[in-house]
This record gives sequence, C-alpha cells and structure tokens, in this order.
Amino acid sequence: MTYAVSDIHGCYDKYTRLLEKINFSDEDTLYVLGDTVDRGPDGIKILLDMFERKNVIPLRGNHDHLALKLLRLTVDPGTVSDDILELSKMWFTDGGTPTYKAFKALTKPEKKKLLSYMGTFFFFQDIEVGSQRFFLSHTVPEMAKMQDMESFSLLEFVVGEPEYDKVYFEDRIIVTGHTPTALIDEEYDGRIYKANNHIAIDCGAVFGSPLGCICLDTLEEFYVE
Ligand SMILES: [Mn+2]
Repeated sequence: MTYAVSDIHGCYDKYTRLLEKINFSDEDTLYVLGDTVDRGPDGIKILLDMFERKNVIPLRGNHDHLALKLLRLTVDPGTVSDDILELSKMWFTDGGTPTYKAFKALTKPEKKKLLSYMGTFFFFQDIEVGSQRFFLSHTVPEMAKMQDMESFSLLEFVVGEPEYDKVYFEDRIIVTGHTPTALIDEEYDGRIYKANNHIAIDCGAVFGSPLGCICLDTLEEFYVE
C-alpha cells in the first residue's frame, strides 16, 4: 500500500505509533509531505529514522527548507549576511530551537549525512496509485499558477497558499499538508480534509490533534492521538 503523512513536526512518538498502526512493511511506501522538523522535540530523530527506510519518500516543507539552509551554515559558515540573521531569528521564533539543539549534538559524519539527505527532499511528486493520479507536495500555489507550471518558482510548493474551494485538476487528486485542516474548515478539526479533488492531511499533530495519514490505494484514513 501507498500512504501519505505530513507535518509530523518532531512528534516522534506519533510517527512510530502511526507506522505500527498501518502495519508499515517493506512492501509499502510512505510519502512524508514535509515539515518533519521544528516545533516538536524530535524532528532530527525522525529524519534519521526516515533515512534508514528506503521506502519512505521525503518531500520538503518550508520548515525543512529553512532548517537545511541554516544548519548548513553551522557546518560551513561562509559569509553571514543580514539576510541570514533575519532568517535565523524567524526560524528560532517559529520552532527551530529543538531542531538546532538536536543537530548540534550529532557527530560530524551524522551531520553531513543528514544535510545531504535533506538536500534530496523533493518539492513535489506526481504519482499514480492503482489507476488514480496524485500530485503530492507540502502545499500548492493558487490554481492559475499551477496550470502553468513554468510560471512560478519551486519554492511555492513550500510556501504557497492553495485555493481549497477550486478543483485544480479533473484527472488528479492534490494531496498537501502545511495548513492544519481546522483552518481550512472548522468542521475538519483534527481530521483529514477531502473536497474538490484535494486532500489536506495536516491535522495539527504538534498542536495536540491527531497525526493523520491517508492510504492512497483505498483513501482510508488513519489517526494516532
Ligand atoms: Mn509548512
């Protein structure tokens, strides 16, 4: 089976219990749609676990993207510009501290391994499961941009704002994280949102809600409290 989860945000316990709940095995594939690090305590621990699993496919969220940029500087400082200082201030106020501390505690080879792993994270994946196509990314920009993929930067797959009330594609289901589903529609508080050929799976695990996961073969939903 093929599964997707997102916005684990350092919740290692929920992550491992989710793998148990779906009986995750070598036959399965799990797409992690970004924001694995920050806010919660154990983002680095989760990444190191994901690294060991060849059937876990990592995508990039805004938090992973920023963490990678700044953590690289701790290994190879280069020139620290005002821009970088602003970015790090932003990172630390937006949940970067536990990620920074855990990274600092790694050995040099572990740091190197982790940074090169994070550098491979996809911005999106366009896949087929059974006869259904899925477009997986941390988030997507507005519909007009998505219809002309040449017109925008890849970064909009980590910071864009989806239009949840629009059907982007008739032949594909978009699967994203990034925005806790309660903010899309209160009715979906702590639950996976499905409408308009869009499935939004960030249920807000790090804010005390369940970690949600969807099976792309069956569209069955799984939750761990
Ligand atoms: Mn995000």
